[in-house]
Amino acid sequence: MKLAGFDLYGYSLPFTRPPTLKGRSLRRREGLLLRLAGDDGSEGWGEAAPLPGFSAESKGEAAEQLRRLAGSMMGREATEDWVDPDGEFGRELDRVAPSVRFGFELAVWNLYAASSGKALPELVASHPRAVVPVNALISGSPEEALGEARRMRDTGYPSVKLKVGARTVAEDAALARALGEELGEGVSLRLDANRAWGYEEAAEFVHGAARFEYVEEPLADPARLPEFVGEFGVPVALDESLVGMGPEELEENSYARAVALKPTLLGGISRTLRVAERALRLGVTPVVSSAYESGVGTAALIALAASVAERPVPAGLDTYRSLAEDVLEELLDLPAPSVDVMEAAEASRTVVLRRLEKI
Ligand code: OSB
Ligand code: MG
Repeated sequence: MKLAGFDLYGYSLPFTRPPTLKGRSLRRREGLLLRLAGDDGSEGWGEAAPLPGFSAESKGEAAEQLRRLAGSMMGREATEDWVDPDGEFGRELDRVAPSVRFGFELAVWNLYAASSGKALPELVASHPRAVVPVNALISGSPEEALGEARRMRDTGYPSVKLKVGARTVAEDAALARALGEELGEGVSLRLDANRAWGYEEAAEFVHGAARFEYVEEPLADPARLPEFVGEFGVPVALDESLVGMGPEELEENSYARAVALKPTLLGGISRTLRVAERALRLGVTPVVSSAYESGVGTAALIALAASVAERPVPAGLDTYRSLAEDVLEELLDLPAPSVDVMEAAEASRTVVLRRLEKI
């Protein structure tokens, strides 16, 4: 099958709960969809949605790169190498921005899947999981967060994630303790400090908090993470630290309990799969996570989560909850404590053109 054509679209979706990212409230989620067409009539959608505050590239830059990249590929034969995480094709994508690489790779993988009569999850792994568990994101005042945690527990979520670092350390520690008690043994508590703390503050938090599954990026100075883990024996997860890190560098970071893998920020499917594989070999748990993608990107994250996990690890997919609309006719079956992998892959093909703006 040869690449025969492409179309580039923009979307702008309202939030139900506008998220605050790096201190700024995001009004709408804007991003790009790429539709690749094969000469056999197949099509594949991909999503490139740089996240303000987290992505270095703007939406305009991403659009320009995506158009140039897709244009340069027209007429070429899409071979199996294109969907091989360790293949040669990946080198041609090394210089594009992370969200662009994710968007283009996703369109290629979806196109290849369609052309070969498979669904994306079957292309990513020979035996993908049928169902992926999901962690719930909770926010608000301590009272609201506790109430939400209770509801999530009762709904059957296996894991709850809370942002820390915006309150005082003592307040965060007290809230983490209360949440741990509320959730009990059956529901894991994940915390995310987004590098808010100095070493002493993080130490104070650890002393005041009780049991949790892990805390993501506790330190403003990530170079001190190994020392921090060594001194306090706390489970930490890496997120921001992975951006720009080569898969081989993970070796020096195997003190981490987990890695939060966000393909939109990390740079695509192949890179995510390579980092995940390396992490598993080091005994570090890969946690596939979202960054407020639409249903097209979120379905891909579900496929990836279904493929990388050796055991059912809750994926960080709850950003989909905060979107009030989607680009899909058939919405993903989220929010939910777990999601059906093949159903999500099917739904992600139902893109509604009139919700998009051709660019
Ligand atoms: O810091 O983990 C983060 C989403 C966008 C940008 C940054 C982050 C997030 C998430 C994703 O929290 C959801 C999750 O990990 O459960
Ligand atoms: Mg994080």
